[in-house]
Amino acid sequence: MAPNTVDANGVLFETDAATPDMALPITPVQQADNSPRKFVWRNIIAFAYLHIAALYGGYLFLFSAKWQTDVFAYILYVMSGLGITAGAHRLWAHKSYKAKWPLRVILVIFNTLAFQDSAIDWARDHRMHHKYSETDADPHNATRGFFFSHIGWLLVRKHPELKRKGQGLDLSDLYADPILRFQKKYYLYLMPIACFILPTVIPVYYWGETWMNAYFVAAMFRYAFILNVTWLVNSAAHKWGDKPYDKNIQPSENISVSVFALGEGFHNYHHTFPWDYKTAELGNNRLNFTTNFINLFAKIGWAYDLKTVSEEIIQNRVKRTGDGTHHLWGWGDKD
Ligand code: ST9
Ligand code: ZN
Ligand code: ZN
Repeated sequence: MAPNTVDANGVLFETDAATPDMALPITPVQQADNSPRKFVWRNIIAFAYLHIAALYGGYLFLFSAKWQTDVFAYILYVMSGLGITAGAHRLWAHKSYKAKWPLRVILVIFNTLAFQDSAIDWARDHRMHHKYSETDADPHNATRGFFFSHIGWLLVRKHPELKRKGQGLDLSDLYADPILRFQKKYYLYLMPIACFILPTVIPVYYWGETWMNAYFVAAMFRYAFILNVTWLVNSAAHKWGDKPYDKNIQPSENISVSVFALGEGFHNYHHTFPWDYKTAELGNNRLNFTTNFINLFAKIGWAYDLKTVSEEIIQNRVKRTGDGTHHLWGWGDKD
């Protein structure tokens, strides 16, 4: 397929990254600087509390909460998950598709519910992660080990190299969106309402749940669960799995992570072709709920200019840098 063509479904095939900055790591893999960083005790205490509360919430989820509360927590997990996958990740960090304002409003609400900081800050760190992958300028540099890339990076001050190199990042597209500017400006008010207060009040008010069950299940357990699923993309999917597209990088195809992360575990593909809105070679029926969500909105025109990669380019890349496992993935049949 010729470069930059649009197929019958309105999907744009590009030969180059939407944001060229993110196409390839600029710096080759280097020895991680493991020198001690300054601990951030506020975060250490908050995350310790969250995880203990979430364990208790998991117990209540199984043995005490009303079924409506469990279903509600699951729905919140999917909504906040989409706020990260379809919103912060595929739309705002990677610009892999465009969205009309009503969809951007839905996504920013979902994103606030997820409490992973404002979408602008999330996208800033994520652009660094792709541009300087596995170096000191990568916020969750996986060469520093599983713990650091999972949660440790949120417990210490960032590496000076990240702050220095980060100055050169272009975020003008993000600041141009008034919806994102609004979220960032009022984040400290919007986030507690969306992530903690409403999820606690709604079960009590609408189906007579106890305050304890509502708070520990729909707020604490659900929030900690989705955080850990997200972090697994940085830790597990940078460590375990096949590398059908590029064997020279750490990100890997990790099915288990994909199941929980709404289709975001095909991480070898994603780091090789970061501008593909599917974050995987094929999407629809292949453990990729987020792709289905975007496709649904593409049908009504709220999502458009979906970018992907032609089969020819993928095949050439597989032959050139793959680890030989591509055929094992059964990617042969289009879905
Ligand atoms: C959370 C985020 O959990 C998780 C993100 C995971 C990403 C996953 C990606 C995987 C792919 C997608 C898959 C999704 C799957 C989802 C599945 C769903 C089912 N560039 O940050 P500060 C500069 S959040 C440029 O304070 P410190 C800048 O000047 C959890 N410059 O650094 C900045 O000032 P300003 C809840 C940068 O002081 C200044 O440095 N949130 C960059 O070292 C200071 O920045 C929390 O727990 C950059 N990238 O503190 C809070 N970064 O901002 C966590 C910084 O004014 N964060 N600068 O421009 C913190 O508390 C702090 O950031 C810190 C570092 C302690 C970690
Ligand atoms: Zn990654
Ligand atoms: Zn990405």
